[in-house]
Amino acid sequence: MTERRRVVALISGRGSNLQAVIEGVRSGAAPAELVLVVSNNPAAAGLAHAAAAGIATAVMDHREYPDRESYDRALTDRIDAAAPDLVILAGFMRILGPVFVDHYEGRLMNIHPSLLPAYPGLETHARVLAAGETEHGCSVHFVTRDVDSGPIIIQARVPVHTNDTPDSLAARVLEQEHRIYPIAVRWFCEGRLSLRNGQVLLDGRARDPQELRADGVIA
Ligand code: NHR
Ligand code: GAR
Repeated sequence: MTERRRVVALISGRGSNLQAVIEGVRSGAAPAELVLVVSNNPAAAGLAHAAAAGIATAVMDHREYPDRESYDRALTDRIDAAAPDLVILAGFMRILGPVFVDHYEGRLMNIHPSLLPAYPGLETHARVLAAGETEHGCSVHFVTRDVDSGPIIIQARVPVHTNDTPDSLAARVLEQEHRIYPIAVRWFCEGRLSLRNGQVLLDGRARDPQELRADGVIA
């Protein structure tokens, strides 16, 4: 039995990706233990899911700090008190500064609702529709200083339908997010996934771009 890795999650809202990871851990699929959920938004619904699952929660409201750096420092202190092996961003809506990102290098992941490197940033679904794309998806990546540009761990694709709205498209993508984030967390917690010299290694091998985008579960 692998020892369980300690995971801290950062959220800002609904927390459905957090819920998917909680379920992945609860089902025994990932040798992990969610030790803390932190939200920058006191009203985040995800805080209640976490509490219901018996996970410690904390609110750290960025509006109570004079600048980004002091917020990042306070957040780092709070997270480090939980001694995490892995920190996951799950719908976390604040950009993190270099001090934070460097501190957690190789153990900080994000899920982003696009096929990165396409469509970094916010409102991805509306932009994908406006551009007339036929394909969209989601990506889990290691977080680096440059927002939404870190090395990609796994992606999933979905078709774009002609009658899609941003909401209908978001729902199709979200289903895939819930599938791939628990996989990435499991790989990391099994000790199979790492970041080496800016490259993602799974089982000691660099991830092949075709493999990254496989629709089938690569487990
Ligand atoms: N921080 C770093 N350094 N690198 C990344 O890759 C990060 C990150 C912080 C968050 C998530 C990301 C996404 O998946 C993420 C990746 C928020 C913004 C943003 O512009 C951009 C990207 C992401 C999250 N936030 C505004 C800000 O000023 C606030 C927007 C709001 O509060 O609604 O921080 O999309
Ligand atoms: C998800 O679609 C996630 O990919 C996206 O926000 C949603 C959060 O949903 N993340 C970002 O856009 C980060 N900027 P959730 O709170 O239900 O997991």
